[in-house]
Amino acid sequence: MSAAESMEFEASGRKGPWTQEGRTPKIAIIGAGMSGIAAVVKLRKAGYTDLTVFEKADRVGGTWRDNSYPGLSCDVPSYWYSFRFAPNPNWSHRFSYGPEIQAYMEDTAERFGVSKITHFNSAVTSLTYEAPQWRLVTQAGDTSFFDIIITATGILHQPVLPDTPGQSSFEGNAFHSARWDHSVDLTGKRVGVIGTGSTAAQIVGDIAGRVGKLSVFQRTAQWMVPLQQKTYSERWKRFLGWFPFVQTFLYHFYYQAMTRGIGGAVLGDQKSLKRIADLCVRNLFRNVPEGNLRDRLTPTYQAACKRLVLCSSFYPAICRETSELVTEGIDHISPEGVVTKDGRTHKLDVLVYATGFDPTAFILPTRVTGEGGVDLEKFWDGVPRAHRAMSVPGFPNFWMLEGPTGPIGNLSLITISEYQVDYMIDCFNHMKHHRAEAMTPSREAFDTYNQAIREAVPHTIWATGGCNSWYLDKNGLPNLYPWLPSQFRREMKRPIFSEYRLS
Ligand code: N01
Repeated sequence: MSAAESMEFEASGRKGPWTQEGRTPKIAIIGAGMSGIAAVVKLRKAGYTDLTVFEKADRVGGTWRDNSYPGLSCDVPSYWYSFRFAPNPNWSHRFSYGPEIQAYMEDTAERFGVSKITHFNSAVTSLTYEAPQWRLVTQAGDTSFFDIIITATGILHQPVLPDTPGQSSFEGNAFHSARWDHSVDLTGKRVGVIGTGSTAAQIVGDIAGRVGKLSVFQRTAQWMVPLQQKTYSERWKRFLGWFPFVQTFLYHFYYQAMTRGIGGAVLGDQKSLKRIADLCVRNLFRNVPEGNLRDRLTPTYQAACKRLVLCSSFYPAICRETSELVTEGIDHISPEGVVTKDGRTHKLDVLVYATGFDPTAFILPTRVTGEGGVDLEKFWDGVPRAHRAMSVPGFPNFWMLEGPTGPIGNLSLITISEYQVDYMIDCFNHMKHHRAEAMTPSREAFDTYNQAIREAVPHTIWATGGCNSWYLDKNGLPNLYPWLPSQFRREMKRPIFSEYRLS
């Protein structure tokens, strides 16, 4: 590079390779949800201190900030759904409610200095690789350069509304579960909920007792595991505060219980599957009297094919006199309410779409351009894939937390993010050791890994269980990690550096 070029380069805010200049890398983390928070805390501890977080909203929290629907809770046990570096002896319940998790996220972000380095209300609109750095542009048009990009944007953050004829003609209040309109009082109203997934189950369980009439539009019956909720006493919380090792034990206890209970089942372990199915059937039989309603609530596919719904309040709620399970199928929406295929109009004041999210979004719609001008959205073409769920060939120094084909299901995403951050740190250390400018998975490693996934997924319950779900991509293949969580943990502990190209 000539002296003039070098000056121009410097003036543009860009730098040479961090490993060769002997400085810590400038790292941008996109998203201040649970994985963004985990990234900041762990990277800083590992000596990577030049960190900037970009957050599209005005607060940290991610999914726990975006979702505020009534009944919002986490069906993963609290002591496991916690950062390892921030154990919380004060969880009030075995399964925490949304506001308490959001408070925990905010408190952790504050305590560990995440909020201080976060640019709020700063949606990132484009990321362009201009070797050896990434150009990052925000919605406000601000441009900056980073050596490493980490996306921590979550999986399910783009709400999906069905494209039902007449949708916009509805004269009542209508909103998606993740965009809850708290100005609407549901008391005594005629409320419709479309969907019966994990979200709808929690909403229905919460609101059934106070609305005037509840119509739940079910397309597919769900397998529902009872949720053994428990309130923790003040004395217990004090005890945990005095003896933190008990909490560590509980973290591992729930980790093992959940991963063994569900991890094996989804891979086709018949004993585990039967145990789960029996549990769900007992739950249904105990709560719903024999007859037409119970029949319509009985799934016709295998348990664990869709994400299991853990909820004890849905069945009692749907059995109330003021509730109705509607299974005739939605024909269209009229100004008065929902018209089903049998020609009946279900008159409504409020319509809630608990219809899920776009599982292919990840970092999109941010425009990501890698080496040679390759566009990530085009590269994925509606089927997002990554090497070990974290990186993509041709996109150097670009890492994803909770990226495509990572383990999800009924596991703690906090734990998964923490493993992934540890893996990334090993990779950054490796770059440093080799004074490398860029690190990217080789095309061969990416293909081999994704071929192994393609060969493994047809044997999972997601593919063989006879259901449709957001786990399936547009080719009908599960977009999930098809091996045991213990294998994922091992993979994350020891990166195989020969899978990467250093330059
Ligand atoms: O979304 P979903 P969700 N007409 O996609 C129905 C996580 N989560 O928001 O089954 C009629 O699961 C659809 O019907 P069908 C968890 O990972 C975690 O509930 O496709 N119905 C289904 O019933 C979960 O898996 C927690 O036939 C329509 C529902 O809408 C994920 O978020 C809590 C329809 C969508 O279910 C998403 O859950 C809550 C249409 N046109 C959520 N379109 C925890 O506790 C869709 N449906 C951690």
